[in-house]
Amino acid sequence: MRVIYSEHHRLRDAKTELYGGELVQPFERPSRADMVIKAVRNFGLGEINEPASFAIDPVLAVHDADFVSFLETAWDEWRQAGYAGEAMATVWPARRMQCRPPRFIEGKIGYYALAAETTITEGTWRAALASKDVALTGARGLLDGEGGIFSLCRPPGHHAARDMFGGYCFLNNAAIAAQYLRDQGAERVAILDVDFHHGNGTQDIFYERADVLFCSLHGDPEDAFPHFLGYADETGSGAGQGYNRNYPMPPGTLFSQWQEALADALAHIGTFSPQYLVVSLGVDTFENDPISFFKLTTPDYLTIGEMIDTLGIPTLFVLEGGYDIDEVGINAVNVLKGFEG
Ligand code: SP5
Ligand code: ZN
Repeated sequence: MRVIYSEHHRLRDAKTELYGGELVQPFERPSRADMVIKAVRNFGLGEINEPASFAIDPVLAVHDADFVSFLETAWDEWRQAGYAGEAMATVWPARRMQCRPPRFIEGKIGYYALAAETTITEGTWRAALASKDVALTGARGLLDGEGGIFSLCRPPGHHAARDMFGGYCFLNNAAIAAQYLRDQGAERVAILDVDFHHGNGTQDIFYERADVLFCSLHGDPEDAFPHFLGYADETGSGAGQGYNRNYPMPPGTLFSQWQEALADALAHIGTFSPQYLVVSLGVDTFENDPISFFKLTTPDYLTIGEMIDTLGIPTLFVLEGGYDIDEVGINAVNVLKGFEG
């Protein structure tokens, strides 16, 4: 399986994450991608290619133009405001307040943020652009007839909505790739999100559409980030009714239960019969993940890949979360190994 990877991910190197009331070293850090590419090389998964450069159009096909402009200039505006730290939201348009972006960066960042943990830093925008190029280059490979590709995206994307960043995500790589596949002629695309967290951004982008099916397995939002989306009763709206499926699961969930949810999601995807499948591949479902509460083990990831492969659909794997630095590489590569059989 071909692997798409860019060193530009290093430009996203935040020093701070707001966690438990403290500013800590971010869980989403450059060494994650180092460990994944190392595991790819050790296993000999396949050729590693640099991404092509894409125009901004495929980004604007899923994200609002004002949001994209905000991301582009946020760091400069923050610095011009004279702040010493990284750009971070501290105020939101909460209930019964005006939901419109104000002029000053401190208000603007709150308008576009869905959480405070994720800062914007000097290289963030360039890294996010490179990450979506990694996803789009993978999508291009599927269109050219490849059966499986791994887009080693960093920063991740699935929390980024049409007009919101957060959860370590800025541009929704998986959604951008799925929309690109549609725009290049695919009639139906499915997105399977196996990251521990609900893919709220991806759900948001395709919620009213019947051409992109979204299925997400994740920690119950009662107990887990992003807390305000990801319930089982979110099934799509309008034309999209029935084309969104959530599988929230409780703390301590073992692979035996998780696997049943996966089997159900895969059966549903099979019935939908998409031309392409995009997998939001997070491995923060791992038993030792520092911020999550599922109990999957390293060999379980082989089984996940094998199960996805039974669909027989050309598949783009897009890296999302996974924060046990020592195991993130082997766990992610195990899924791809399992898929390749
Ligand atoms: C892409 C991705 O995996 N993003 C995850 C973002 C999670 N950010 C919020 C983390 C809050 C963690 N609370 C954990 C409680 C553990 N005791
Ligand atoms: Zn996650």
